[in-house]
Amino acid sequence: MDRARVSSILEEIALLLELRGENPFKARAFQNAARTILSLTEDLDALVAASRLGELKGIGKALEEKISTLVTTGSLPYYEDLKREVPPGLLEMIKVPGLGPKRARQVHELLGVDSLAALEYACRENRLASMAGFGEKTQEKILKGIEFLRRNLGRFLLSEATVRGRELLAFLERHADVVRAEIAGSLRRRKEVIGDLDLVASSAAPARVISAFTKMDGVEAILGAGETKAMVRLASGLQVDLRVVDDAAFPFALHYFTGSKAHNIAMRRRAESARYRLRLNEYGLFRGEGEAAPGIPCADEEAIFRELGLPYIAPELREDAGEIEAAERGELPRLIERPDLKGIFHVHSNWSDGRATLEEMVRGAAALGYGYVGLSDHSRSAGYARGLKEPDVLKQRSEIEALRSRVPAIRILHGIESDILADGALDYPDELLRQFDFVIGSVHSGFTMTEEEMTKRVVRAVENPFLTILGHPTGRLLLGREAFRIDLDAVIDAAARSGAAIEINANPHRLDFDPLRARQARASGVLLSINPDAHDVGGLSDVEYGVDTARRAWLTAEDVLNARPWEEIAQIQDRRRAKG
Ligand code: DGT
Ligand code: CA
Ligand code: CA
Ligand code: ZN
Repeated sequence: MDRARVSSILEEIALLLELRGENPFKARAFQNAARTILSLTEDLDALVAASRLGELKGIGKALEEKISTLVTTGSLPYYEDLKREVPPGLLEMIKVPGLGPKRARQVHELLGVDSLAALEYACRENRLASMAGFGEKTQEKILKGIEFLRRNLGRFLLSEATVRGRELLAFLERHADVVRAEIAGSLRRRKEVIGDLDLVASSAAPARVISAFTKMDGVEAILGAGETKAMVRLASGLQVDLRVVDDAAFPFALHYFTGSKAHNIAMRRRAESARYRLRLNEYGLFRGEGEAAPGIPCADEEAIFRELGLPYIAPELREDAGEIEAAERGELPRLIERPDLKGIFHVHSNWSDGRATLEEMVRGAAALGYGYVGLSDHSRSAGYARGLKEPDVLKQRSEIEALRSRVPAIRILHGIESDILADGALDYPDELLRQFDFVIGSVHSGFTMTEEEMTKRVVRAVENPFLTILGHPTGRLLLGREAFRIDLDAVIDAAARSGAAIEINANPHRLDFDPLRARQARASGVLLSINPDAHDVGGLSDVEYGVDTARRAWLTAEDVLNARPWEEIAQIQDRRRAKG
């Protein structure tokens, strides 16, 4: 059993314990163990075989036994028993934003509600409003949450789809009958949220490929299988479409199944236009009508675009959002790539809510080849995240100075992720803010303000000359929480006027700013900063997803703050601070 699966079972145990109303510390122990297992750098099987699990932080005797059983036998009686005792609908219910395990247990005990549908019904019948600790507002929030959940059901984060997609692609590429294989669909276009995963392969023996694919480890159900296509469901619920074609048709199938649908339609129209008089579909590019129409051979996607008078258009741009027109004019941007980034900002440590030491984070960033790393723990008002009081800031500064001589391979910057307070002020006096190498300002509380209040608040922060970067500007959590209400046009205008940068938060749960807004910000002359918002060493690699978002926003290296050398950023900042 792989560590992702083990970790998710431990998470689920924690939830089941909470739903049963057991001691919260017990649940927390399972939650911590789940995270430890997920971020393991050593091989889990080897650790279990060597009886060394107990050496890991937070894994005591009892947990060690349970995890070993799970890893070696593939199941755990303790978990199975718990599952039998808790109605399965309750696990569904706690996915509703605004309804934690405690409340789910209450509505279950007091109203007998044991499913999502029953919960919705109870809300509509106004039964939650009169319950102690609930009230009308909470009931309204839960109803909204159910709606949100329904809309997102069966959709997956880019990060999860990426990991699964790469495994599946590797499986296909290993198969002896496969000539070429590629990820297609929204995953290839690197959308933040994925409906289903699409794969395209070429082979002279498609039936053998289909058969092997449907029998693959991790396939939970076969939803459909034919001569050339299959649709399966993985254990996580993620659905996968596979199409297997003749190798000559591969580029056409890949282009078609990459989409987007709107891009496909625009390309087909272009092919049909008087200039070309061709027919483009998933099978080929044809002259004339009918089955016997001669096809124009294209070795790869590049050739298809070339036949239609265009340079190659990157999948991230294929949304019929002006990419074909820009390609026609030779004005496609040179999209940013991960190696263009010279450094990273927004890195947490165990000084606030991170899981690793400053040194581990710094060494992690150096190992990824960055020239600078901007450490930014939470500020004093962030009580929930153990934000730094003023004396802590000074202590942290001297530790960072010591680190600079211990790790000379990378430039270490001392910053802060300052809460943006309710009135838009930053969290420390100017004299202290001035001493940080950079300041990220983020909203972490008071999400329910009116649009007018929130806009005023964030605009004021952005106008502050000590704010370097506006962090996760909308507060959204993908598949989890809607953005707060705010006038982003006004925020972008303010950033353009004041010279503050706006974050593309690369955490796969956020990816905030989204591509459309990032593109708008860039058009207004605002720099974007692609930040990992890492809380452990593994999180530093999330930058990949931020780069995806930046590419979907048409950004080049020039448009990105941290694609610049630190000296240049320091200069921009000095100029702003001098004005303030
Ligand atoms: P998703 O799965 O909702 O995240 O988004 P996609 O883009 O992966 O959509 P999906 O899986 O339904 O289809 C994959 C691609 O196949 C899509 O991007 C474009 C192409 N496609 C699907 N249906 C049509 C269609 O009716 N017309 C055209 N032109 N292309 C289509
Ligand atoms: Ca898809
Ligand atoms: Ca599909
Ligand atoms: Zn934050």
